Amino acid sequence: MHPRQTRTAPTSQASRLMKTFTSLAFSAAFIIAACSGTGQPSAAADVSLDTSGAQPAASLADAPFTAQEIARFAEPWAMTFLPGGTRALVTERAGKLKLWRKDGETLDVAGTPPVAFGGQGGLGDVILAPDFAASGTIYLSWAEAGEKDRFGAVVGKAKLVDGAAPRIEGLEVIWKQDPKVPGRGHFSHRLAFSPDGQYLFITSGERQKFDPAQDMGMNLGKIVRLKPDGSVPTDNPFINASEPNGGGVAAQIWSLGHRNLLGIAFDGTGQLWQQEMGPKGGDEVNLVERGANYGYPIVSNGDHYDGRAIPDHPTRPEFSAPKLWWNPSISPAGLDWYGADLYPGWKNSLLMGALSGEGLIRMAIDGDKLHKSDRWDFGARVREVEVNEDGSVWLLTDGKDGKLIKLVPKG
Ligand SMILES: [Ca+2]
Ligand SMILES: [Ca+2]
Repeated sequence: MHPRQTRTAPTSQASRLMKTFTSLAFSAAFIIAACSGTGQPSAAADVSLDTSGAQPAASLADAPFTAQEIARFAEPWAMTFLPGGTRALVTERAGKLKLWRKDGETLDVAGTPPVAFGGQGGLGDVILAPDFAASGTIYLSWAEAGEKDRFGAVVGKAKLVDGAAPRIEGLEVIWKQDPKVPGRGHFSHRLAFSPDGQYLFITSGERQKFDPAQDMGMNLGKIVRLKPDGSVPTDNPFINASEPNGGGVAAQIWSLGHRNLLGIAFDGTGQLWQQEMGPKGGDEVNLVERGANYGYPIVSNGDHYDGRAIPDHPTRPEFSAPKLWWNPSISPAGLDWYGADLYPGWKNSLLMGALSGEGLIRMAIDGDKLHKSDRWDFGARVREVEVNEDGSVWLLTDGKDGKLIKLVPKG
């Protein structure tokens, strides 16, 4: 057990859950009791899921694009285009930051930090600061080794110095997962700025430790909201140290009850969306709301990979339910909002890669709802989705021979 004080998980109506759960130990006992394998439904478990999680894949032959290979990278994880759209920064998980150029060879960017490469860890996300054009500032995330074989994600900012031998300088770590824990899974560490450029959102996975997602003494299994310099905004939901779940590391937290969040993106109306790799049959896309609790590991539409059941979302309506979920699992990776016109009917959609699902998923946005609009079979694990300035969609496929792919509109 982690030695710090374990505090009760709030929902968006914090007091309601406070009354429901008086301690994390109680919630753990609830899970065990609910999963004792008797097949007896719990008192609240007679509410069934209202839709199937399945989404069959269609052939690329039916897609409104052709997939054009542009370049190859070694275990690419994330990318972002530079202004103008003819160059892009690409992270490789072993620790290299690459500068891809449409009109030249790909360059190494010097000055990157040492990363803990192994398991799911390594160099992670890369995004541009909202003032990149003036400041050259970029943000990176990576897995860092700590003492006693413990690991945690960190986020840093640095200045990209352009030129024939590009480098980053002045790297400053502005955030860390707290605490570092053993194991090399579920770092998450995806990054997004709010459309007004005022707030940096960081996804922080629960490190395959389950209960931290409900523990307000840790920033694991949460979405964190910071100012661009890493300081905590005074209007965060759990800022108040005089409240039971406020202050300390909780002041960083925007939402909780998450598992492994591998994509986060704002849409054209400023709504924040997030996807997370759930347990077996429980991959989710959520609309992220201030202070909301998304329920993991207390509820999920999936079940643990070791076979233990997890009560489904409808049994516990006080937790925010996913807008969409997938069973069988598709293993989501990357998320971007599409607001252009290059592909018919795609305007105002979310685009998401799939690892085990080996493809690209499009979800049309309908107010605060989503539709499973398209799923195309790429026959390859898709790790990252990025929309370029001209409205073209680009993908990174996973693995040692990962490909940068441009979706060229048909006709
Ligand atoms: Ca990206
Ligand atoms: Ca379940």
